[in-house]
Amino acid sequence: MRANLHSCRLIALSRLSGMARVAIVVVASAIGSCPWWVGAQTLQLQRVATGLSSPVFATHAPGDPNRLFIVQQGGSIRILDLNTKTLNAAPFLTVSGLSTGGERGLLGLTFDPQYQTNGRFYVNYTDTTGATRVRRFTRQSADLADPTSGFDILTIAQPQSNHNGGWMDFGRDGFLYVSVGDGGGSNDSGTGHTPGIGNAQDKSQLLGKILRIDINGDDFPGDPARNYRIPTSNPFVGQAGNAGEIWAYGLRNAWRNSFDRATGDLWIADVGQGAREEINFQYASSLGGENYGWRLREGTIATPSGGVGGPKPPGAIDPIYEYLHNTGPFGGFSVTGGYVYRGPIAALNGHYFFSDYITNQLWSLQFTGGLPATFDGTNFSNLIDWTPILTVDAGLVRRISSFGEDLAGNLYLVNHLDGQIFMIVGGSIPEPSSALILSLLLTLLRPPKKIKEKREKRTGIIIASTLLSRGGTKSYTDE
Ligand SMILES: [Ca+2]
Ligand SMILES: [Ca+2]
Repeated sequence: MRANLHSCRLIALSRLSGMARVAIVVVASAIGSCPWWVGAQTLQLQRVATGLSSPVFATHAPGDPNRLFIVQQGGSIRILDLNTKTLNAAPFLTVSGLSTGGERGLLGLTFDPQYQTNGRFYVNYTDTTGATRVRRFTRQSADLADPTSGFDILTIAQPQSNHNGGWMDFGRDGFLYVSVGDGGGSNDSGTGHTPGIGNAQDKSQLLGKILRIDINGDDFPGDPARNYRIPTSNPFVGQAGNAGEIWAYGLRNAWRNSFDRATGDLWIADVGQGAREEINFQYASSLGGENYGWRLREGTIATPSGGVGGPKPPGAIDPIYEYLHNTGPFGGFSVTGGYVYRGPIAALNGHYFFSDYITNQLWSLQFTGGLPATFDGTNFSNLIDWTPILTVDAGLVRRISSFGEDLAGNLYLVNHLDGQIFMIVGGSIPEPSSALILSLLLTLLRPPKKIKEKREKRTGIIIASTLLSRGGTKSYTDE
């Protein structure tokens, strides 16, 4: 019955002009006879944690259904008890020797695939020199790590304070994937950026890349700062002048990425410069070596700023989805990559959720397949703007710095500004046509977004830095 009513109204609406459609929805909603757009077709969020300090990530440990580990930018890892929805008073670990603020701080966390037996986990942070550091720690108990167990894996100098990447996770191959930003500044140029081509296109060094390393061993016994092996199957191993650690390159600041737990595919969300945000897709069967284009390419176009843009390099891979810098329902200024939903809500299965940190939009889409060489920014379907149709029991879904998964596949949203975590607890996917109409209607009904957010991006304050700099210094130069 509801479905029939729904269809009827969609057809009726489609025959009317824009303002007439809005009027019908407003009137129908007011009299309560037409609840289709707030009924089954929505996304229900529940606030499950408050009182955190600048959270930037959340994840779970292998085999542990009871805990969500939340990364605070200032250096602490907090534990949320998923049964009681309470935060442990004592942090799991507080990393020392880091610099924080702006885009620096404790940025990434992942657990060893053998965590249940070896108790090891890995953090990614900016140290007091501003360098990216990957460091291993070991569990003392389920709720407490041993702060004296720190062991350096990898250190990478960073020329500017922004674009530190920070995401890490283990692939199905057992290797550790590490996202490293291009070094910072703007347009991958200037001090500390390879003249002529920038860092991301320079395969001799590690900035602007996704690395793949083997943490079970040490290929550099004489170097206490490098304690890992380089998988012999990495794409550039043994090539003169190329760094063996590189798995993929041509990335600006792939801040939040994820492996699809059902397929092993890798989703890479690369934060853009001044024009476009992008979602890249890598099949689990990839042999590595992908060039995602930066700094020559921003999304599917030549980078329009800084005089660094150029033709698509041979073999480079375009994103499967991109969006423009604006405040419309499908626009934004700083992408926060998420996950393909694989949790208990069957209707959401297979939909990739992501957000924009600046405009606070929440979206999902599905990948439509095809060979990477054919990707052109349109390789998606069922793009949904959840922003106007989500419901939340408390708090504001904004400034999403990251998503996170628990062991069961439930999806969480990390609110950086307010220090809160939201869990997706219900929802269904609207029919594509109704999703689009809903978005258009509700966008018209919403007050326009404040232009202030746009200016923030222009001053270059992106992702994690935006919150910390709001109302404060605007001295960033990443424009
Ligand atoms: Ca070593
Ligand atoms: Ca790209």
